[in-house]
Amino acid sequence: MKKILVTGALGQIGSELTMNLREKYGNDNVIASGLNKKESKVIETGPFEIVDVTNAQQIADIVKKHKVDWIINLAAILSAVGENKPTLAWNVNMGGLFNILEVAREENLGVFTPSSIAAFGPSTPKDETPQDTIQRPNTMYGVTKVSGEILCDYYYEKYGVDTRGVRFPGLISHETLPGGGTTDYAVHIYYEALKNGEFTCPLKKGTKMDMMYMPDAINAIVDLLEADPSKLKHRNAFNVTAMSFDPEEIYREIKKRMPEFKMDYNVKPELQKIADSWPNSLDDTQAKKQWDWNPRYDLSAMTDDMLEKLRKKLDIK
Ligand code: NAD
Ligand code: AKB
Repeated sequence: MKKILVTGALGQIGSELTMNLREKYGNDNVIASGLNKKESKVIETGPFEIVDVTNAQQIADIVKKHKVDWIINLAAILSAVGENKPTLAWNVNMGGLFNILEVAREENLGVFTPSSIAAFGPSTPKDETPQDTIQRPNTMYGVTKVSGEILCDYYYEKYGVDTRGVRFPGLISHETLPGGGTTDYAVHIYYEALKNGEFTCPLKKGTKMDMMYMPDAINAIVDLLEADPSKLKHRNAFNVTAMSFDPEEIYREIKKRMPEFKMDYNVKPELQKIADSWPNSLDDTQAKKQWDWNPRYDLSAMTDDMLEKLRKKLDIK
């Protein structure tokens, strides 16, 4: 039985992953943590601790207190916020990861840390981006993501720490709003369609990026945690994807179900620059081969589910 500490557990992924892991491993075996407490199912249903990942002692104390054997590190500053606050992004994303890996080395823990499509840059092949290719990102978030992948490989090779991770695309979900990324528009569009019947898109027509619905992202984490380590050649940075679309394609998908829905554009140059530096679509063959990665939701199935769930949440008929 695993005893798992989740950092950044009140964020977009953590708020759903923690609940899923508690169902699987038992409430008391999944210790959620975050910078501060706020109203959340995560806090109501099991242990919660204040952990700032830039504080190594705090991580070590909580690991010992709960006899943790895995850390899922979700504490991070995402791409758009990171471009405005690069020092904070470096300190949290790299300083925090380094602290976690050091505790893992000393206490013999496994560590799961998500990377991102942001680990690629403008010189990476854009279509069907291979698993192993050029990675020269030009955002601070991307720099921390590619450095984090390499640091996790290093801790595995040098110290035998069981490090694992995937390169997530933009994640779309209805439980918790995204934390300040470039792909956030693909969540906000659903809320705005239902609340106001119109959406102003901050990215240009034709800006294709990989995306994934949250249930598939949760399955990716759980499946890779459970995967047979002897079959993992890449360990820390598996390309995973479920769909690739541009703003017009998601708009048309919503419009099929809500014919009155309207979208216009007010392109934010700083966001567009980030989006333009990322792949159009990833090749996730290695994840499929090495641990049977198999997403269930395409754009159409996700749109049906998002609209249904958000209608209930927002109490809109
Ligand atoms: P999020 O912004 O929703 O949540 C991150 C959480 O970390 C927040 O609750 C924030 O309060 C917390 N945090 C910030 N600084 C901290 C610190 N010093 N100590 C402890 N906690 C701190 O992010 P998310 O979307 O849940 O992302 C989780 C991970 O997945 C990140 O590594 C991110 O890069 C990666 N990822 C996310 C996406 C996505 O679309 N959501 C895509 C690719 C990769
Ligand atoms: C972001 O846009 O910053 C994230 C990501 C793809 O890493 N959603």
